[in-house]
Amino acid sequence: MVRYERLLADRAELFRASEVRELLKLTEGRKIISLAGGLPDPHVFPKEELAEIAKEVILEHGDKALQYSPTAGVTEFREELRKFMISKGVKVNDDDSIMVTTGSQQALDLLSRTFIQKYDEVIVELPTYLAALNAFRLSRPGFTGIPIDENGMRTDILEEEVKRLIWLGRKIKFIYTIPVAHNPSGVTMSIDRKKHLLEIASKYDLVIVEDDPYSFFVYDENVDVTPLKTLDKEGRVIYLSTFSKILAPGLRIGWVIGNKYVIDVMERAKQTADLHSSTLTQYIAMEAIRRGVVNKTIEKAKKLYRVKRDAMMQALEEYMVEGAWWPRPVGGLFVMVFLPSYDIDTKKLLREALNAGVAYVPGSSFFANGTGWNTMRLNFSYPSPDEIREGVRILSDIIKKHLKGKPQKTIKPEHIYQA
Ligand code: PMP
Ligand code: G9A
Repeated sequence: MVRYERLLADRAELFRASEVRELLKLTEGRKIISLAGGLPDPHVFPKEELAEIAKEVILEHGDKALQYSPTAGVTEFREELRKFMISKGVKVNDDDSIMVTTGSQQALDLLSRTFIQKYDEVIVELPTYLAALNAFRLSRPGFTGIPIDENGMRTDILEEEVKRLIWLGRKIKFIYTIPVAHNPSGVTMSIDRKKHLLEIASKYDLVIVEDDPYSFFVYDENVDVTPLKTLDKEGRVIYLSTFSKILAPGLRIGWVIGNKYVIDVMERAKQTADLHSSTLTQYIAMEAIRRGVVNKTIEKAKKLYRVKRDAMMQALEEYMVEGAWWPRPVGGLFVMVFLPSYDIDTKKLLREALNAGVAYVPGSSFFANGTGWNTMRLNFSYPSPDEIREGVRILSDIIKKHLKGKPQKTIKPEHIYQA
């Protein structure tokens, strides 16, 4: 047997398995209520329309659609994306460029490789998207976590942390944020916080990475979802989004918009990864935008996910232990529950929950500072309303058993930050 471990590069030690991916493996083919992975409800996939489009694209445009294509993406598709973005209120500047990526996960990986080197500092929300942390981690930065509350990132704390990092002589490469319907916490940044964030970025000459898969799914009225990209007047925002939730994740199509200079460098980084994203699925996504299939899918998903969000809120109100805290998500696919005890470790509870037929994602992988073991992320887009109710009931019973009826104090992200 070859001992491959002696041949591995140091960086291979940093390849961390995503908790979400591991849970998908564990739950696949089992009768388990999954409140884990952020999977779209398959009822939302426009199967008939996509079948028709795929057939036409292959038969009528196959010479191009089945061929290699430019690294930055099929030119016509990039133009379609530009118009789509503008129709959604995302400002695309004259000196911006759009590059198609293999899911927005690839954009996160390219940002990591393009910007970060060892000992650089990356500022993230506390908590933040675990697969972004895993992608950035490969370049060995330090992370500074900024707690969130119901109004998104605590920008007052951000400014203090930025000052501290500058005083320490650290090089801040970017601030990574998911402003709308945050993954994992479900919160949305208020317009005042967005403005404050941009002010801080301007004052300290910092770049912001705005990851936006979810602003298409806001269920409540009067929520301001103006992107940072649109508010930004100085070209400081690099914007990412994806077709994963608005059409189908299996297509693996995302995109990144930013200053041409940056996108050019990222394009060269992409060449070594995959030459280009699938030409075929770019053609399919382009036709889906043109024929209104994407907008129709968004509307259908919004209706369905609103009902599921409400079912999740009701179930939590009814069953969850006293003292637990969860911010109400105005959109998106997730809610994060903060359990009222530091003695509880949701990673340890997971085995029991799986045996009882429910999966969730333990919260600690979303916390860059290794905390958050009293938190859990619950997805409500994939399970049915009945499964949501049943899943939350089962989970709550397990949690109650572990808390043994002791009175508990609410723990919020700001407490975790201070801990
Ligand atoms: N960023 C965030 C915040 C996400 O929640 C996800 C998963 N939907 C991604 C990036 C990556 O998604 P994808 O690669 O499927 O576009
Ligand atoms: O669960 C999420 O946050 C999105 C899905 C990711 C995955 O399938 O790995």
